[in-house]
Amino acid sequence: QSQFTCDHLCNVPENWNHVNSACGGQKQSPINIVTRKTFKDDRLTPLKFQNYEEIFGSTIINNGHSAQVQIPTVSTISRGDLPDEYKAVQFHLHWGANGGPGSEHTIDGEQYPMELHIVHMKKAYSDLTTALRDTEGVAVLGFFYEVSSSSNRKYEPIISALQNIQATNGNTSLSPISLAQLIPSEKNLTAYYRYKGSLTTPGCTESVIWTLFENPIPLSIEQLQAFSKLQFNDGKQMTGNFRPVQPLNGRKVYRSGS
Ligand code: SG4
Ligand code: ZN
Repeated sequence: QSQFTCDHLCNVPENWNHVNSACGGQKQSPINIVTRKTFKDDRLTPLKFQNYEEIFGSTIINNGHSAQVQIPTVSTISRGDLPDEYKAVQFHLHWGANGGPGSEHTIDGEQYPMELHIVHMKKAYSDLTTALRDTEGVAVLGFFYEVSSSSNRKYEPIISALQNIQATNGNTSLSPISLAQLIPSEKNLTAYYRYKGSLTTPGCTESVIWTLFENPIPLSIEQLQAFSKLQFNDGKQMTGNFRPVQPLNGRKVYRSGS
């Protein structure tokens, strides 16, 4: 920690280690996944998704870093070598400029246009702050997007809400959705990568079990471009709200079976 504040430095990821020393740690996220260097692990069985189908209403907020939605349902993930059952807390996204490269993780150097993060914590914890004190307290599921020629109707509640949250701290109600409708169907979620890392924003806490799914979610270019309407707190266009990839520092990245 130091005299510097996030206001000065958080727009420049290279300076984050002056805000939180953890951001200069050895197990940081995101990373580039080099698929030929991943280790196949038979313990990485399909995840068990519980109550991902439940439809809920919520608020979508521009928190100055992303568009974020708090999850009111008790929706959990387990199995797939996770050490516990984890409850979904919130989801948010990272994107590029007008549908250009914008994911945080990259696969063999490829940066996708957007990445969805569904943030979970061990079921026994009541808040993320507590969960982050446990080195396995948080599990984030990451999903990539690809440009598709047709628009994805399941994303309409989110896309149409974006025009109402252009300014930082803007929030609006989100038409009812389920987590299941935002991600590929379960049979297309058996291929994934797993490694141990951190939050991708300050404090950069190294308490995250990352799962990145191989199959991307299709969105039309117009749907992807809609995210670029948001603004950072300085009024600039919110584009490129991703952290650059961080060194692996000898960590192993695993991939699910077959
Ligand atoms: C985004 O800035 C979210 O809006 C943050 O959520 C989130 O922090 C942060 O990213 C880091 O999460 O999955 N990318 S990430 O590693 O979830 C947390 C809030 O600010 C703690 C609540
Ligand atoms: Zn994120």
